Amino acid sequence: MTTAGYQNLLHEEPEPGIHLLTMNRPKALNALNSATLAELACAITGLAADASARAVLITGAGAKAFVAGADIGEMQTLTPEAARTFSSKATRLFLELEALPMPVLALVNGYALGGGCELALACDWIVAADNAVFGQPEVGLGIPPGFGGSQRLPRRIAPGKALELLVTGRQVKADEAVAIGLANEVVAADALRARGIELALLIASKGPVAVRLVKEAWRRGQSLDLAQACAIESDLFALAFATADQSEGMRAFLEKRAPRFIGG
Ligand code: DAK
Repeated sequence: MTTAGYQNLLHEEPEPGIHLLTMNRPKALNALNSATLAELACAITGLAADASARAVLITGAGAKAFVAGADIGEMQTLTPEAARTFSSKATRLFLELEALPMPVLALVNGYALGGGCELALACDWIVAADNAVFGQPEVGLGIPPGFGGSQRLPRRIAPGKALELLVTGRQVKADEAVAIGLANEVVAADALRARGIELALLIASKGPVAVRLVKEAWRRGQSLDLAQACAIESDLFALAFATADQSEGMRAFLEKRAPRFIGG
């Protein structure tokens, strides 16, 4: 079911609570221009306010690319001031994407270069199609990454490996992406959407509040030392005990039946 119509973005809900966003400029390999970023911002704002949303999947239209980067044609003539505005808008958008309360998975079909790799890195984890190619080629264009790549890549994979990829612009195929911890798994390209939906349904079968609390603890804890991070986990753990889902989940276990979660 298509739930919203944009020019450069498709927003579908293939299963209740499962949202699939498809970057949709296949003729330009889904390169991110300002119009596309504005539509993505709109979709993310909507998802942030949607209590029924259980998981978000992001992919690219066509067989060749997830997103081949920021739109080079549009970027070419930016003044330094306009480049800062462009970069800070996208930076805010990617932070909002990361802050979505439900898990967000990137389904990377083909090229994820520059801003495309950065978009995938702003998702919670990456499922790669066997034709996926990741890279930060910006240095070859005479610029550093502008959408958080120099910060998120070393937080996702080993920092030295990240710097290697950032300063050489070397591209990494799906199997290497898994080996270095950039992607979680590789699947056949024609199975990517189904695998994404399968993972999203698995998430959706769990306690919705618990899933959100886990993501919040995981996300907030990453920038803290272990003691502070565990204190956040304790607070969030306690919150779960104010929900009907906690009673239901434990009662269902003891009664040897499947839980019926209500999301509260
Ligand atoms: N932007 C605009 N158009 C693109 C594009 C891109 N990033 N990537 C591909 N296209 C277009 C091509 O121009 C071509 O258009 P037509 O000629 O058909 O009109 C069409 O998509 C098909 O591409 P190719 O003909 O090149 O297809 P190939 O299979 O031969 O090659 C490729 C595929 C992905 C290897 C190649 O297209 C390629 O190298 N693309 C560029 C990849 C790249 O360098 N991406 C990184 C872009 S830089 C910042 C903010 C953000 C960023 C930086 C700074 N601040 C505000 C400071 C982010 C930067 C980037 O993402």
